[in-house]
Order: sequence, then structure tokens, then C-alpha cells
Amino acid sequence: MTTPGPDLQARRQQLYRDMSPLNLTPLWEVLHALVPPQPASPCVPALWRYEQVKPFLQRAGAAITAEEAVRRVLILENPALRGQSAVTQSLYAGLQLILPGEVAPSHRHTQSALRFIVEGSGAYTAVDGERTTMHPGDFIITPSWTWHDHGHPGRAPSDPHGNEVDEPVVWLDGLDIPMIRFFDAGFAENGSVKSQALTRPEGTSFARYGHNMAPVRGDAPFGATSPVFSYPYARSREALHQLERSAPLDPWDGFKLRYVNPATGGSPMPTMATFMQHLPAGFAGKAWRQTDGAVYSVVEGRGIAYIEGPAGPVRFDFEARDHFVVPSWQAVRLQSDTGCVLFSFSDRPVHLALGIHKEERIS
Ligand code: 1HN
Repeated sequence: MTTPGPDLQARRQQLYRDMSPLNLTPLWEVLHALVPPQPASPCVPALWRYEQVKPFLQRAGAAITAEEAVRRVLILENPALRGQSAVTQSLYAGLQLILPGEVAPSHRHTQSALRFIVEGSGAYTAVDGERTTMHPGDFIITPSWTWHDHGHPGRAPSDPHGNEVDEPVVWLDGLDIPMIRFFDAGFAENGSVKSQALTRPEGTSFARYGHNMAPVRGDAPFGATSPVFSYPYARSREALHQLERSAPLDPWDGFKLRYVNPATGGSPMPTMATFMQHLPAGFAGKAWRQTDGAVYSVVEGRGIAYIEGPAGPVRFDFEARDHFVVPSWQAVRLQSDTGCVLFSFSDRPVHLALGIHKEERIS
């Protein structure tokens, strides 16, 4: 490319200045950045150690009630996207705390949400008239535009109806907030009551849709979202362990399964895919990269994630209840000496729907 002489450069700069009041700008000055040869995410890899985060959750618990906060959450902000409430360009993540005796009041919004229970038992979330009790490792869905509230009855350990203990409950919230904001398609409404009226006993949706069977008549109750709104850890863990007896170890993923909407076989939510994987003890995975940036919640065990960030390689030594984010198209490999279980979520269904999902398995 020849460099333009000073006359030509001046003429161009004058052209840009003159057209600017009409909100016109020359494409040729930005073309390369608009269509980069490969994804160049502004996101950076990041790790939140639970050991460091937990004291702040506890302080938040003393500083504000769930009711006053509406949702008492510490947002996991990507260090390169501070102030945007975003963990990747398209996804939001946060850690929510509810204490025994508290209620997080009913509301609904077009943003879809997932909960992944990090610590504690005995709290519930209610969706569209049905409650589900939370246990560590459970994956729970709040479909778009459904009424939802959370609560913690604070039952005593001696409660004859169960063995739930009276302890704080913390879960990971994953929402498609930045994506819905991008489309300017967000609506929200507060409920008229704190806790919604219950119209079905707990376990109804699981009984109807959670056993490879479905009601003979009737439409999907939540449209494109899974009619099963709680995927208990006991089931996912068992599935992974059974898988390992027969399936070969995947050199990149270890043993990995995706959660499905049983009515479609697709992802549980139209905007977010969820996964659970087991890296067996001694696993040293190969590197891969994919266009969907992903958030990980460490369920059990310890391991290492090596990520090729824009500023060079980073190494995250993680343990149970830690969270980390792998940005789009950054190469990552996972290792575990002790063995570990990882939950993750990403915006993959949107990439697939648009026909732009790309994955590269390296070496
Ligand atoms: C929300 O409704 C929840 O229902 C959690 O628990 C986090 C972040 C932004 C907007 C709405 C919840 C949220 C949220």
C-alpha cells in the first residue's frame, strides 16, 4: 500500500470533518476493525476464588436484606468490562446469597436466568406457581417472562419433613442480560405479592417431563425453554459416572455432557447452553477454542485452566466453588491431579441458531 502524500491526507481529513455533522463516517478507515480476521474479544480470562469472595457475600448479608436488595447478588464483572454488569459481551454472572427466613420478592423479566447452586441447602426458587428446593450442584432455570421468587424457610435441622439444615444458600446466577440489552428487547414487572401463589406441588414439572416422557396433550409450558426447571445434581452426577464406565475419555473435555430441553433435545434455554463435565484424576487435557465464551463453576475437586489471553497465557488454579470465565476464541486446556467436576454455561445456542458457531480442537 502506498502512503498518501500530505495533500491527499489533508484533503481526506477535511472530507471527514465536513461530513461529520451529517453523521457520516468513512468505512475505509474502520473496515479492518469491523470484520477482523478472527474474533478479538475485549474480554479477558478471570478467576473468582470462593475463599476470597465468600467474606464479601457474608458482609453483604449483614449490610442489606434480600427483600431490600430485591436480589442480593455480587456481580462477577469481567475485569475488561467493568461497569457493564457483564462477564462476557453477551452474558451476565453473579453470586446470590439468601439467608434463612428471607424472601427475594416475585418479579418477571424477558431475560432468561439459570441458577447453579454453589453452597447450602434448604432455599427454594418458585417459578410459575411451582417451587423447587435447592441443593448444591442443582441446575435450575427461570424461563423468560415467568414470575419467580426465592425464599429460605429456615427450617430447623430437626424438621420432621426433611433433613435440610438452617444455613445460608449461595448460587451462581447466569443471565442473558447483555444480549437482551443489545437487542433492546428487555421488559420487567414486579409482582403484586412477595411470594407467588403456589398452584402445583413441588416435583410436578419433573414428574411430567423429567423421565423421558411427556404429557400426551398440551403445549410446552415455557415455549422455547425447557419444561423441566430443575436438574438435580444427584441425576447429573450419576449420568457422568455411568458414562465413564462405557464411553471413551475425550482428550479435550474429559467426560462432558450437555443439559437438554427434553421436549426438543436442544439447549434448556434459547440463549444459554449448560454443561457438566468430569475430569478424572490425572487428566491433562488438550487445548481447544470456540466462539462461545463460557463461565465455569467448580463443583468438586481441584484443577488448572491454562488460557491463552490477549496479553499472554494465564494459569488459574481452581478448587470447589471457584468461578472462572473463558472468553471467545481464546485457547484453553484443563488439567486435574485430583479429579474435578465442572459446571459451565455459554451463549452457544445463539451461535448455533445464527450458523456462526465455530470450534477448533488443537493438537
Ligand atoms: C434476577 O431477577 C435474579 O431472579 C438474579 O434471582 C439476578 C440480575 C439482573 C436482573 C435480574 C433473580 C438478576 C436478576
